[in-house]
Amino acid sequence: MTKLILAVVQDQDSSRLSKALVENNFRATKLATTGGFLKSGNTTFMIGTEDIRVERALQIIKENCRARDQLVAPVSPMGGNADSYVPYPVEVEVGGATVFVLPVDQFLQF
Ligand code: 2BA
Repeated sequence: MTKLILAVVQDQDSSRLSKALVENNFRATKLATTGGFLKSGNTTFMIGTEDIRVERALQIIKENCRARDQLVAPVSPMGGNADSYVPYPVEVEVGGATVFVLPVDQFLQF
């Protein structure tokens, strides 16, 4: 186990991705997470794997996660600066997936 892939994906893609990872013999842990900007739920996958399988894992993530537009509801600036207040919903593109690939110093199972 030489790399840890952290992939933040949208909840709508998580079961499909989970299934595809298992079918391709990857081990993964799913964490229920919350995006800092939208403050809504997303899913973070922790995937421990060997160097030579990283590209395959990234390909599976790419194939199973897609970008979507999401509306950000306006939040009133409680006591803040009214000049920066946008009174209408703004659309942002979320995803497909935000991925980090980290080196693993040690992999232990007790
Ligand atoms: P959120 O933080 O909820 O961000 C959702 C989407 O909102 C982002 O999509 C982006 O399109 C937009 N957004 C985020 N911060 C923004 C800002 N300061 N100004 C304008 N628009 C902004 P993605 O970039 O596809 O990110 C999807 C999710 O991936 C994020 O959800 C967050 O949970 C995670 N993520 C993205 N970049 C990250 C990073 N550098 N570190 C850790 N997590 C990250």
